[in-house]
Amino acid sequence: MSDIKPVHVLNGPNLNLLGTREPAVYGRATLADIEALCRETAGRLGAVIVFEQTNHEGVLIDWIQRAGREAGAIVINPAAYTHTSIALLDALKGVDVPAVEVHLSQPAAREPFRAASYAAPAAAGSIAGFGAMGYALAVEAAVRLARARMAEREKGS
Ligand code: CA2
Repeated sequence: MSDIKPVHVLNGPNLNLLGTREPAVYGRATLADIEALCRETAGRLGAVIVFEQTNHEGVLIDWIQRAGREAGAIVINPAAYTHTSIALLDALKGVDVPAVEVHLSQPAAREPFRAASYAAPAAAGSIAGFGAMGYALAVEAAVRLARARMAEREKGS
């Protein structure tokens, strides 16, 4: 049995600031800590990750399209673009790769403008409110989805 393609873990604007401000909302883990947690989680499951962060909407869209060609599954925290970006929704709908939406905080319990997500309609599922641990849960879900997708394809061929 062949193994799955890498899980692409994509992070949106300002998440590079994690660990420096707003610890009550986002926790004390830095993005480097979260990357290490994702690598460790994937490694335990026999998978590998590509981990990226950008402050630019178009770059995030490019990376989603690249994941469509190169990834077995996507984990995405689009940060504020979650609530604003139709381009994000279109990009996720445009790739034939399962996506798991992740948020450190629970946006639905915060300001009303955070209640809506443009990622959710195109995601296999969403994990929110568990801090850094949510990324470990999301990577595990993504690996399982990628393996299930591969098993389906192998059965069909
Ligand atoms: O809870 C999440 O993961 C969010 O995606 C984080 C976004 C926010 O806009 C979403 O509603 C929910 C914000 C990320 C900004 O992170 C910062 C971290 C430290 C200091 C300043 C910003």
